[in-house]
Amino acid sequence: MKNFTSIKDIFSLSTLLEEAKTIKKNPYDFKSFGEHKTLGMLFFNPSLRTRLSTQKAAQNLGMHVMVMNLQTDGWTIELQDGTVMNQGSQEHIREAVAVISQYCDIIGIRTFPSLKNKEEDYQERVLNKFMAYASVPIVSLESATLHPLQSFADVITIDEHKTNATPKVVLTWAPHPKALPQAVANSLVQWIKETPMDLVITNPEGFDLAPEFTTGVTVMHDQDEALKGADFVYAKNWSSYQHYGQIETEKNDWMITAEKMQLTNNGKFMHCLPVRRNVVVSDDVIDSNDSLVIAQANNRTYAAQAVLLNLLKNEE
Ligand code: SN0
Repeated sequence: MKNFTSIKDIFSLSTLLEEAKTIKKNPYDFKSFGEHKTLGMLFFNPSLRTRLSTQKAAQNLGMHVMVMNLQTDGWTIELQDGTVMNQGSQEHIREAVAVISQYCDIIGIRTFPSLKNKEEDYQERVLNKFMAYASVPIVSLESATLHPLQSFADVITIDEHKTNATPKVVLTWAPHPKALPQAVANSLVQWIKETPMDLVITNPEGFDLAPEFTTGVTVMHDQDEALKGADFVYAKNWSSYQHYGQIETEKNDWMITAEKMQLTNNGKFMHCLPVRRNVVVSDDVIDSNDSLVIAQANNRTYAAQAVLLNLLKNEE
């Protein structure tokens, strides 16, 4: 593995899944691989789980970790080439990333979409510039359109809790007061498609995800119908892809409640977190024994550790 920015970077999901399970059993067995190696993690946006779980993963591998919040702690970075930099931006991404590559053996980077310019967001402009100017591997800590470390942890979690080989996984849009990325949803679809699981997406009209992800997947606009027989209910809000960045505030009845979970096959509830309680999901569902949200967060460590181990092995 040279970089990790989407499922396309991995060799085999079943192999990576086995590696993560092995690591979870004995997290300190691979400590020699990261000796004298440094992971740098750069955030353009807030993070709790990604930051802590990836730091923990790197430490379990014997790595050193440096973390920087670029928005608050760094110079303002210029992304455009050829700009006369006599305004607000102070440092060009070309030098910034080349310099960070001198200090780090792997660079993790979190970027967010503008949710205003679809083409720019879906071209992954910032992430691609990091890949272009870095001389070390790049790990996505969530990009404008994908969140592969989250999806890998989600696949591990489903694998641990499934009761048959082809569980029905329902990805459902949920209400939210703010415009959020499609990244978690896009990425989950990409990863589940690589498994034998039965995936159904349900969202209101106007909130279909990008066809590059949903081709071949059942998309339903009736949430109750979609939830019938679900083994896993993955709730997530996303803003519109079609009417790019627009939000829907009239569909509060899409919140996942105990009544809706009754439609499922004793379904388990999933969400990547952070979650708006009693907007996306009711307290009784997230606090029930059928909620997997903490198990998902726990698996973030082993997902990140399997990915970092592969990148370290490739460096040798
Ligand atoms: C992010 C998202 O992509 O939707 C991170 C998920 C891992 N979520 C948020 O930004 C939630 C912010 C909010 O206002 O609730």
